[in-house]
Amino acid sequence: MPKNAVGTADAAAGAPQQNSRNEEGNSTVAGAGAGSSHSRNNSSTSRGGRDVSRTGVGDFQPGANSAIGATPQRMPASPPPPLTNEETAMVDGVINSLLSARSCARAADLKVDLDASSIHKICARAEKIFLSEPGLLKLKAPINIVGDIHGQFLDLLRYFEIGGLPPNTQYLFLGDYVDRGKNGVETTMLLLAFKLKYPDKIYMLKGNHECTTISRMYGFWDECAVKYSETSWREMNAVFKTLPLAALVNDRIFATHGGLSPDLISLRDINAIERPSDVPIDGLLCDLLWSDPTKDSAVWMPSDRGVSYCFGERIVDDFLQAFDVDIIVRAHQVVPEGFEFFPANTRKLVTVFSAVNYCNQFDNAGAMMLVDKDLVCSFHVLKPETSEVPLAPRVNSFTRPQTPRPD
Ligand SMILES: [Mn+2]
Repeated sequence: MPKNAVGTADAAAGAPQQNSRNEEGNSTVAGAGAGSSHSRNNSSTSRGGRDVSRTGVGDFQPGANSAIGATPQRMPASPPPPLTNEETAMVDGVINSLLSARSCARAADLKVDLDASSIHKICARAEKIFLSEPGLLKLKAPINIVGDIHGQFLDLLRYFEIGGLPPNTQYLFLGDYVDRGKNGVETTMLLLAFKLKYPDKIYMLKGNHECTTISRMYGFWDECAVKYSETSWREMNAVFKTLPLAALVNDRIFATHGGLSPDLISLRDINAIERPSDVPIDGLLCDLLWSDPTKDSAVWMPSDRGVSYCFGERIVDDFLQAFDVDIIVRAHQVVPEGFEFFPANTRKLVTVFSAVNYCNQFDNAGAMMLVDKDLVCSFHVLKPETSEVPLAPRVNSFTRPQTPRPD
């Protein structure tokens, strides 16, 4: 498959309001505005529409984040020692057997036998690696950003086929690896195995489904109990409690699973969140994982999900200005094209959702966001399948899938 056509500054300047999609399913869009000095130094342009035609590295100054305050910081632990030869062989074996599932045409045919001992060892080490990372990752482009996979392991393999495997390509995953789909174990274990081998080439954030209360109810527990054991479910959930919560790419792109929080006063607040941690029912950690953008308010309003908030355009504008970033990248909501800007025709926030034909109930495409070294962003889109066995009646109106929060 041809590699994606990366967006250029010219293409972006010519059509700043439109995404152009070529036949390979790629869309190009203006970069995150690496050279957007206006957002850093001139507040007068940040409210009335962002100048997305300006891309490039011109006056980019990494680390120019004025919002860093004096919040007490949780100190990351030391990373574990290098893998032994025996551990490397075990991890390689897990990666190879999981990648060999690429030959499966359908998820129903997918069967990968991972032994309980490998799951145990990989989880134990992954916890140490994630606890050695800050809650707010500081990453450098180029990087590919992937949204919700929800156990649709064959979709994950397609993104790796398109984007290349670690360590050749760097990845950031935005969470929701499990529940809903059939292969949350395979999805989780492949990502963790890559994390053990290439900790600086693959990064994983926590989603709201990386939580025992949720994954007990929405499919992951059942999957583990049938294919493996409750012990494996517990071990993977122990890892989920250690996952970082947000990322900054080149200090210009803010990424998290759900969205913003009224409790996010300083970006250092994210580093102050204790890990390992459950997901609380409110507060900063809850909101990062659960909140959504909304057209129905300019500011904050309660969420239909029954947990956290929805936030409007003014909140997005205030965040981008206060924290001196160009765009928010988040996942958490199925969107028809696999990616969707908020508000439409702006470049302030983008939802990236990567599970194609989500739950076999949606006709949605899935997308992976590609950020090149100059922060020019594009999307590789996996179109929905249409030729397979007829599926259950689809939901064509893209009402938001609800994951009610159990109390
Ligand atoms: Mn979610």
